[in-house]
Amino acid sequence: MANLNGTTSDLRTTFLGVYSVLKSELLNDPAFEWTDDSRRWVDRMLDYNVPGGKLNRGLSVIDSYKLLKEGKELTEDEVFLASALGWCIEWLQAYFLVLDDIMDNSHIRRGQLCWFRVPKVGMIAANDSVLLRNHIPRILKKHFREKAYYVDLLDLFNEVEFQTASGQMIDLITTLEGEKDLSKYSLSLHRRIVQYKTAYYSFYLPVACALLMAGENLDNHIDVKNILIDMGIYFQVQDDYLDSFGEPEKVGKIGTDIEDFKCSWLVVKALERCSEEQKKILFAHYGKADAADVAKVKALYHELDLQGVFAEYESKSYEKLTSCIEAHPSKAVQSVLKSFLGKIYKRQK
Ligand code: DMA
Ligand code: MG
Ligand code: MG
Ligand code: MG
Repeated sequence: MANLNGTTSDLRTTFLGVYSVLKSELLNDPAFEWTDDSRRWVDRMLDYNVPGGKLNRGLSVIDSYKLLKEGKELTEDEVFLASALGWCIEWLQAYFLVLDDIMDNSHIRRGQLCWFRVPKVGMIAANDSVLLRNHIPRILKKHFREKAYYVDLLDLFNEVEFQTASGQMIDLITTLEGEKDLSKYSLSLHRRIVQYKTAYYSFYLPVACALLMAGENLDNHIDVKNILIDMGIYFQVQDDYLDSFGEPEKVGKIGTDIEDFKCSWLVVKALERCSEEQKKILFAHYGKADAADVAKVKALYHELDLQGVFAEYESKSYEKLTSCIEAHPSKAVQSVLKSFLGKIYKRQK
């Protein structure tokens, strides 16, 4: 593990090196009587689902910790620990995504088949996601048991998991067959869904991990948390936008929000802006699996210039977030938040 404080690409290499260490520890976990078959299964399942994303959340723990240390060189041990926490977030994400793709009936994730669609995987994916979830406390126990912040770390992961699952629950029950009613969709419902399903685990969690490692008490950083939640909401609006307007080759997935009758930012904006005639089209075609129905909805999105509406939302959000960040008293915290925002502004994937 050379050059632990090096450039971004070195950092990614170092980070991936830590993945190999954690994986091999899990594959040699003495709490289970491994066979070749079982070890091969978990090995393949982890490689398929954990490291293949953008790794933004995971890498952000290291970035944030560095910034909190105000540029001081990190020790090898610190880089390892921050990476391990970063991987715990990537594991949490993998656990949620395996289930999310089953529930959303998706086909492609990260440029490959969703795990449950891989031949011979099917619903074994459900148990795999339970395993992914169970790996997190095992990683934490092995590497953080002696730390003063161990209990806070466990509590943090538990709270954030609860928040995410609760967000997923609201996201899913709004789409229930027989209760499909577009008139209940509003910006405030959308905000509630995305705050819980995305913002806590994607934005608050990485920074909270770095703060705990730096010896901070999370109760003293509610203002940071609020900014990160707003950033997370902006991030999920981008996700909703890319579901219809993104290029699948870049995003690595094929949208299902229209078919799934999701309370997406796009449908909320369409409802806000449409005429009575257009509203009829939306009510008739939203939430249908047929490609012709989906095409009608997408044509309406174009007619309503949702691309323009989104571009405006995007620059307004950037301005608002930037001014909130600049109002924060700590320069170190400001740079953590700015670095986060810089990574997602105008993202295409
Ligand atoms: C996903 O929301 C949220 C979690 C917690 C995985 P989504 O279904 O919009 O995500 P994606 O577009 O990646 O399927
Ligand atoms: Mg999904
Ligand atoms: Mg979903
Ligand atoms: Mg989505």
